[in-house]
Formats: sequence, structure tokens, C-alpha cells
Amino acid sequence: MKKIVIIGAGGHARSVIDIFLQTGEYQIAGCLDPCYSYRDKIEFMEDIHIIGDDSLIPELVNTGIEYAFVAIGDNKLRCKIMNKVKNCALKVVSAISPHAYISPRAVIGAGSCVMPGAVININCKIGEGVIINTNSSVDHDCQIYNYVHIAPGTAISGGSVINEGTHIGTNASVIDGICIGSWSYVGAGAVVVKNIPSNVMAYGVPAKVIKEI
Ligand code: JB2
Repeated sequence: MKKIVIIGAGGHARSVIDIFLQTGEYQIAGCLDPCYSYRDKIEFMEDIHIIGDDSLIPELVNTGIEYAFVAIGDNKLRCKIMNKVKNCALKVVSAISPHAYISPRAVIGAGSCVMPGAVININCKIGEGVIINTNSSVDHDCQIYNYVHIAPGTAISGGSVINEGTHIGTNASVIDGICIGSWSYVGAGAVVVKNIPSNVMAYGVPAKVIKEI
């Protein structure tokens, strides 16, 4: 069976492992997490252990592990670690819940995860290292760039574009045809009815830019 390492051992890793255990496609060889440095082979969940920290990444291919998934919620950190993993011989895969709906005409990049209850509709392009979280929806013709996080319950309406690294908070709504810049942060429950630039924090109903970040 194909062996996979999970990078990170927090709440997000637990959710991603739950998907891999359901799909049965990979054997989980363990997790990498910095907390390994001060404890030994920690049991993380159900016979899955923390087997080391990120210094192990370059050596893993020599131990028969070919695949990796970076399961860290923080967009910047996920981007940084995914770039490190790509420079080694590990293949980055996606984690798609069997309880998500994904149009056969949508495209999903490597290292992205789609959680239970999520809907990705026709002609959507989802980049690499993206999180489409529980019960969120991305309607037709949207473009979601690399390292974006669409948090639980969020609705992105048709033809919208969310640029690299942006976080759309829990239960936010984005009307159709909106463009949100890169590395911005849209707060929980926001209702986005106008374009939002890059590197800002915006929230409220309707969403307003509060500050640059
Ligand atoms: O450089 C690192 C590193 N920095 C922190 N490399 C590796 N391999 N792991 C790192 N970590 C580890 O990520 C921490 O030691 C910790 O074990 C884990 C982060 O766990 P936490 O539960 O705090 O966050 P998360 O990223 O698993 O989940 C967040 O994002 C999800 C999408 C939370 O906000 C969740 O609520 C959310 N669902």
C-alpha cells in the first residue's frame, strides 16, 4: 500500500487523517511535528504516531514513504512547508472527503483538502494547498488560488476569485463575481458585496476593510 506522511499534528491533521482513513488509499506512516523534539514517538491518534520533526523530510523517501500531505491550518506556514516538501522527492497529494460533492468539471490542485459536506461546483479551479472546509460551498466558475482557506460554512458565489493565501472566515458569504486579493483575512460572518484588496483585514455586514496586514 502507498505510504503517506502527514506534516503537522494538530486539529487539522486529525481531520485530514480521518479522510485518509475513510478513503483507504494510503497507509499513514506517521506525522511530523516540532513537539517530537522533546518527547519520543508520541501516539497522536489510533496507532498513528509523531515520528519526527521536519528535519526528517529529506530522508523519508529512503524509508519507503513516497507521499506527503501538509496538514497545517495557518496559510503562510502551510505554503512554506509545502515548498520545502516539493523540493524533496515526496509527492504531495490531495485529501478529498467521500462526503464532499465535487463537480467532475472542477479541478483541484495537489495538497488541497476538501472536507465533509463541502460543495465545489462546475468549472471551479482550486489551486494547491487549499482548504475547502466543512460544509462550505464554492459555486460555479470560481477560482480559488494556492494556500487559500475557505473556513467552515462559508459560501462563495459563482464566478468569484479568491487570490493566494487569503483566509475567508467561518460562515462568511461572498456574492457572485467578487475578487478578493492575496493574503487578506475576511472575518467570520462577513458578507462580502464589493471587491477586497490584498493584504487587508475586512469584516462586517457588509464587509469593510478594517486595516492593512
Ligand atoms: O513548522 C512546523 C510547525 N509549526 C507548528 N512544522 C510542522 N511539521 N508542524 C508544525 N506545527 C504544528 O502544527 C504544531 O506543533 C501543532 O501540533 C500543529 C498546529 O495545530 P493546531 O491544532 O494549533 O492548528 P491546526 O493547524 O491543526 O488547525 C487549525 O486550522 C484548521 C484548519 C485550527 O485553527 C483548526 O481549528 C482549523 N480547523
